[in-house]
Amino acid sequence: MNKTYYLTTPLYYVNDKPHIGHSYTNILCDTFSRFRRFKGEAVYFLTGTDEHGGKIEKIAKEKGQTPEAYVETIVPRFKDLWKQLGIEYDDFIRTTEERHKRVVGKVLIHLQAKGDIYKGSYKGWYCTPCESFWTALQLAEGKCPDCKRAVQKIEEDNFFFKLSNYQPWLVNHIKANPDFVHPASRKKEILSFLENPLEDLCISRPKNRLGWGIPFPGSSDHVVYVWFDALINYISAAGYGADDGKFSRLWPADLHVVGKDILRQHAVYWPIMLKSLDLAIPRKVLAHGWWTMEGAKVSKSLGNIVDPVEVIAEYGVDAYRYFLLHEVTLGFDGSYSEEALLERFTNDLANDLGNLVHRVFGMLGKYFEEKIPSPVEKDGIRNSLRKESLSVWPKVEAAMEEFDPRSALEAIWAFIRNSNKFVEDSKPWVLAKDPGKRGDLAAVMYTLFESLRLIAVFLHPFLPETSVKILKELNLPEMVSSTQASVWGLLEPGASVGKSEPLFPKEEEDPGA
Ligand code: ME8
Repeated sequence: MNKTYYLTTPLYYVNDKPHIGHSYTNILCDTFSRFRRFKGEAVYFLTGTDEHGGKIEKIAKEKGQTPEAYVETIVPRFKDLWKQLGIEYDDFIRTTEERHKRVVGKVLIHLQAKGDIYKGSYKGWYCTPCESFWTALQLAEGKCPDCKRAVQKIEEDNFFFKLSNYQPWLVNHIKANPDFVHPASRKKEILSFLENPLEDLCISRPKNRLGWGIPFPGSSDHVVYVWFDALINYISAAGYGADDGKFSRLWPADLHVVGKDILRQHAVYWPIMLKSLDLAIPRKVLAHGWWTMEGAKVSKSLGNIVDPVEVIAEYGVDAYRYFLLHEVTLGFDGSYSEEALLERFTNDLANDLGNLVHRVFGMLGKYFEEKIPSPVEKDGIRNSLRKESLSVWPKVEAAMEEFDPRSALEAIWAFIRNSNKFVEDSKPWVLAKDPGKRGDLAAVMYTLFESLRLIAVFLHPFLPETSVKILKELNLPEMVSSTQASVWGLLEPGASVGKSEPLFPKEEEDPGA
């Protein structure tokens, strides 16, 4: 049976509506997923929501609601945003679903039977926003070392998972599989974290302190720690223990995309949980950087959020996708500002791409009555652009192999800019004045239209809405595959094209300004 490429986003906490950070991870995964489908691969793309734990219990209480009722108000916000952003996932898992809770119980029973879980007493410090325990030594000036917020002192009986049993195995696994953690700088970080002995992971919470969680098998006093619960989603959604055929098609996951804030959970706890479960380890964990605003991480708890819905309303979905995919090299932090987005919108989208399409369509209307002319074979006129067009897709593929959508877009934009240059250099408006140059004009216009077709195809995984708009204007089917990205000459001479509307309309200038 063929393996399906299985990729996942984190499951987002539903303590608040989604922001730019969440949308970035989902846009990345959507682009990776579209890219592979485009090449004809079977893909399964999972996203979802993480609904248990202290954070959600706390906010629900503040709102005067039960956690069950509160989460129902937030989950649709995530689903609506994914719809608006064109995120084509195959499954959306919620950790409150039965299919997930059943698997969490099953996993714990398996690990208990293996002797990897024991009961112990915990004395130390606790950070509720991070749901993490800290020893006094780990605190940073008395605060949580991760989020720098206040911690509480606690002492309680809990269940622990013997991470330490598997530490040597994990170090070997990471060293033997250099592609497991991406980028390499993050792999180094994990290996250096693993140079110190791993403390066993506290995987329960006493119900009298925190009641909103999955019941801990065998204890009526505890619920499962939210991180232990949430990580298991990747196998519960894949059909573990419920649908063996699906599970064997999907598992191991090919790619977990996460922010750098939760790499340790995915590259240390999760592989150890799977090892203890006798399951295969995911092929890759890819950690991206943070979106910041004026130097601080954009975060729900800090409240400095950028609302994707507002940005999309102002600039459109594809401008937002383009900005996020292009602004940073994956793995690095990116600074969000509306000015930066506006600059990309104006220069790259409206000027480079929008104007090219509009102008080329306009000329066809004027010179060839909106019909694709026959490409008269004339070397020299069209060879430069034609030759370049065939080198674009290999560059895009090479960049995407490296999980580098920014470089992929750069390669496409280099071609868009050269197409603009081709218009300037070949001067169709001069050729149009000379009846003797009709053949040259036809060659130029055919070349430009083939370039537009290719641009629409190249953009398909990145800016799906724009890709479809251009294809429709060309009267071509919306469904495209990557085979069409590496051939020249698919446009039929004589075919009519439609009208072109501005792709990235600039706001009307305010006459009073
Ligand atoms: O951590 N920049 O959920 P979460 C970039 N429920 N990405 C960001 C970001 C930012 N400023 N802020 C958030 C959790 N993200 C757990 C995960 S998985 C089994 C459980 C993105 O709602 C990024 O992907 O805090 C980060 O890892 C994730 O949202 C954290 O989302």
